[in-house]
Amino acid sequence: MRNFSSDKLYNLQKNPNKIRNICILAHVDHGKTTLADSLVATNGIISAKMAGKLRYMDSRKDEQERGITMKSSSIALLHNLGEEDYMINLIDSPGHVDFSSEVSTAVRLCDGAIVIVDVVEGVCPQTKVALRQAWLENIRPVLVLNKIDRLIMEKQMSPLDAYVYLTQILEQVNAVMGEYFTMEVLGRSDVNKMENTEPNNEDSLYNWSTGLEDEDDSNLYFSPDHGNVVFASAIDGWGFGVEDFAKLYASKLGVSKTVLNKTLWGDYYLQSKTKRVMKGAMEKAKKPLFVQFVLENLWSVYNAIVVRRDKEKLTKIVESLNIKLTARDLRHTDGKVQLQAVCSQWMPLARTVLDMICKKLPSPCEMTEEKVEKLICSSTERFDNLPSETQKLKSAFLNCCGSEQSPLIVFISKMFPVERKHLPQNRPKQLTLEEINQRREQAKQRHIEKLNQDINGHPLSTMIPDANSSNLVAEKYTRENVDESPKEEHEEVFIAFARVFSGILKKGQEVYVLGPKHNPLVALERLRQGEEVDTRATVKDLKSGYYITKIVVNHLYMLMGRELESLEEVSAGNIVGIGGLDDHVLKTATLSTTVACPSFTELTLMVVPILRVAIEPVHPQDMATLTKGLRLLNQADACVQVIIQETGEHVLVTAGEVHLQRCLDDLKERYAKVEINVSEPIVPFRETVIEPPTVDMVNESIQDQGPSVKKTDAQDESTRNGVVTMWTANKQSMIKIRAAPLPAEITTLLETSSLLFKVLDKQFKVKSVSVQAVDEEYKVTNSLTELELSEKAKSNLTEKTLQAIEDLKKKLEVMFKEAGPEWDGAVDQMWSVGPRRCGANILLNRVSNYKRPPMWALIQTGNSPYLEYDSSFINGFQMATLAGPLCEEPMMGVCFIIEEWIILDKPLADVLTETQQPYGPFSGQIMSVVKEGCRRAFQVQPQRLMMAMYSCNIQANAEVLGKMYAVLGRRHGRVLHGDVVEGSATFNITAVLPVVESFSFAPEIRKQTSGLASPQLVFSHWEVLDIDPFWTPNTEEEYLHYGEKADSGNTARKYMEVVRRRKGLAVEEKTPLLHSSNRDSIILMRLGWTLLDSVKRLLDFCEYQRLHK
Ligand SMILES: Nc1nc2c(ncn2[C@@H]2O[C@H](COP(=O)(O)OP(=O)(O)OP(=O)(O)O)[C@@H](O)[C@H]2O)c(=O)[nH]1
Ligand SMILES: [Mg+2]
Repeated sequence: MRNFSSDKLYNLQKNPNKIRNICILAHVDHGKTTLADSLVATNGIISAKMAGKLRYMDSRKDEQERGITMKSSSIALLHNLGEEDYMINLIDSPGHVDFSSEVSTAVRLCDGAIVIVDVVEGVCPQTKVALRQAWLENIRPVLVLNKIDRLIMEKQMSPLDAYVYLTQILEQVNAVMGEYFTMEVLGRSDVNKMENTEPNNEDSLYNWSTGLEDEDDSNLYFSPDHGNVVFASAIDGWGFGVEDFAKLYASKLGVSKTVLNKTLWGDYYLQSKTKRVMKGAMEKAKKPLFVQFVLENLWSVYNAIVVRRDKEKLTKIVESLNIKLTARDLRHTDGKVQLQAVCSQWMPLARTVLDMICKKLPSPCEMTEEKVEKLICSSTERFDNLPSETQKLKSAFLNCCGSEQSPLIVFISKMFPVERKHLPQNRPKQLTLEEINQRREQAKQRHIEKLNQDINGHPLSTMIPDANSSNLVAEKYTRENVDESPKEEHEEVFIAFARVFSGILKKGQEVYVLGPKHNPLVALERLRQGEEVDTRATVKDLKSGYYITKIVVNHLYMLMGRELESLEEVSAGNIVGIGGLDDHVLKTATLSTTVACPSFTELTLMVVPILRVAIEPVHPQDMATLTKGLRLLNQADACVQVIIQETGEHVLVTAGEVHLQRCLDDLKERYAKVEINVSEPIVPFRETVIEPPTVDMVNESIQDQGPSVKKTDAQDESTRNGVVTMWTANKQSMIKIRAAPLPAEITTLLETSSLLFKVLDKQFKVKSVSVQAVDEEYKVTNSLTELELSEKAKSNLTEKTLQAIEDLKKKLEVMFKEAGPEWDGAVDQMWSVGPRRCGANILLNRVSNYKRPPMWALIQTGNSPYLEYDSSFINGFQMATLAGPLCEEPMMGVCFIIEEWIILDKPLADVLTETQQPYGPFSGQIMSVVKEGCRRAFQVQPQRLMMAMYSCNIQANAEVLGKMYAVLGRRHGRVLHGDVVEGSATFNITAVLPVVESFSFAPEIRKQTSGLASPQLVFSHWEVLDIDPFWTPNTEEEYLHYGEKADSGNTARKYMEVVRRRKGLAVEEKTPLLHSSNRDSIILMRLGWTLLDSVKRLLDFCEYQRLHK
């Protein structure tokens, strides 16, 4: 039970200056939940003895069983600092990489963060991700260096070694912060340069300054003397900052507290004669102050209590520290218990950390303009292009005013499930003394009546003994507002995890629910035209292009870890739970009293969901329940994706194996409650082409086989030198296409620039609208030039984005130039990228008679007849790159070069109108011929599969390295580098591993290394699998090496066939014509496949027609 009245928190909620919204971030297992326990214990919610053991914030059964946090959850705590009370909304977040989306949802609602680092493991990949997220969301971090007890007990370091080691860890953390800072400043200075550079400005030519020198970075770094670092052992319940020791020693040493504060950490020592603090401890082989006055004391306490079990020393320590141990603690046989009792009183972890939070982390009122702009305006667009009503809301954010006059702005970062029976309104409510007395009277009355009835002849056994006192105790609890039937009590309802940024949210208030795609410009315009938002509509009822619904707020809750507490109202600056939004919010949304409020920018997700499984109910009649369950799962998880494929198959996309397991458990036990069949994991592949290989599978050089293309020529007249000639069905248009592999670095650049291509594409849409508008304007004023139009489109983008597009173009120019003369002018010939207009494949225009502006130009106008079919052409390319011919997976790193495109005069159009043509509209023909042409051009090149690769970081002790390498090798993994962690026997290994070979990798590694190594798998990149999927042994050496069937050698083929089988595509079960040693057999095989695919598609189409008649 909480050790204070809730009213204190309700009062604090109205004063944003006294609120701190913070989250705990760290790599997995660095001690977030253990620290949270200590903080929660200060409010009496759990007992101090259980802090660290209970892991209160891990409320799920599987979280407790597996010992990892899987969701972020918030708890409101009260802390007293000096005279002032503070309310701290503390969010514990998961550290496992699979749940990093939960971190994003937490970080978005906070102003500050506690970053924890396990000092033995040091800075790990998720520590960097956590710091990056904090950086990107402009939230201020403080640092807790945790598990210092491990340096004493496990690593057995001396205090001096530990000090040196701790300085290194601190440097590592600061290096990460420094890196982000430098990147941002350099990015900014690039833009400034672009803005300021005028032609012939000599100064700017010689200005090499990066701007780094002028930027103030003093508040950026963690430093114990700044008070933003705590040294701790969460498990033993202690933690201190240098300030605590400075206070303690100032009078003892006769040195001022301020001086000690600055010098207790660092290369300072105490000159014993003069009692003065001097610099240069290391150089003069003196003990630094931190070692002499802090660490040595700590070490001796551990030594006496845990190692030597010295009772006398314990009594002395207790006396000198002026603390009290209970008799039970003193008697305890486990030294750790006594140590925890001593240390948690000597240097209480919770007080130190909570003090630091209140002093060093910002209140909601300290929001910066930069953060507001980041929250409501995408990084690629300009804030000043938002409607003026929207721009005005900036001040509402900055003022964080909780008055009725301020516009209400609430952001919902996720929806989390709660069983209906756990809602406060459905929970048994404790009765007041008056109510208990009243009930006692009623019960007595009933009892007397019953007795009277019994006297009148009723048997005594039927008497209900409800008047005795024990039953009265049971009656102390009653249900308030029990509006649900018992069956529904187990039903899940969703609570929105939200923060009020401005205004006041009250029960009974009517507010707009703005979806993530809501655009204030459009909404304001609709409102002006008199359109109203339908108050009865839910998200499902909205027409396409509409994203606003309206609700009356009915349930508000204070989030208390495992519990919820009803609230009447909540004002700006608070984190809150909102009920009743199940049908209005999918994953995220904004609530506001005005439609001018923009939707917040998308959460920055740090993982790519890559692991897919198909699921179906065991009993087909459960399909509807499963679909409903999937909908709920999708709503409850920021990272999960549920896809219903054309085949009707339900596919679940998750971040990794642990995440997948949690989703399946949730589906089975909470959301659908039906038995389900789960397919083998579906792993994505990419398809690509490569330069003709020079060596065969046994590393013999290929000479006599000749280039594959030549032989194909003989087979197919329409293919020459890799150039495929295609005609539309009505023979009116001819296209010549060639496929070529893109240089690897260009593919990578395209992949990493997908956001910019999306921006370009979006502008393209704006532009085509503008073109129409301008056409009309031309008629009237004839004033806007193409240049002005292009400027208009440009003005939507920030300088930074325009600069980034320009940089991308320049980089591509350089890369193409380096790649060789065949790529001359490629950047200006770029027609499109695909798939989805942002992928890593290029369409090049080398058509002599169709000069179209490159895709970079923001305006495409002209009078070529080809322009009409331009978008059909691009669509054909998009379709081809979305599903390649190997196994219908997307292409990657392929360039399609259009060598020729001819449209003859319309011979048939004279007679027939477009729709009457037997081959369908001409634009459709162009699209399908481009698609088919790209596929064929792809097939005449040497084709390869690309595999998704995980990168994994493993920390392992030297003795288990061998076993770990063996597991990696068996799974086709590669070690990139392995460094020994300084001052320990631990190795930090970075390896890459194909996703397809990664299943059960983590448990296997743990088993093989007896739990000493535990890997974190994160998607890293795509890699070409350099085996021809159609390869069969060709030369004598290959026969010798692989045997006739060569099944074992061709992993590419194995992967490809798995995918084809899964997609219901034709698979050649036996290798045809094993003994024919030329490529004709392969070509025949491919043709056979194509034919079978076509037949299958035709059958599918017929079935579709039949079903939809
Ligand atoms: N020796 C030692 N162990 C600790 C300390 N703090 C936490 N642990 C242990 O580290 C393990 C992980 O602790 P958690 O608090 O669950 O870690 P976490 O960061 O919440 O982990 P995730 O939520 O899964 O990312 C537990 O076994 C704790 O007992 C510490 O200060 N010293
Ligand atoms: Mg945890």
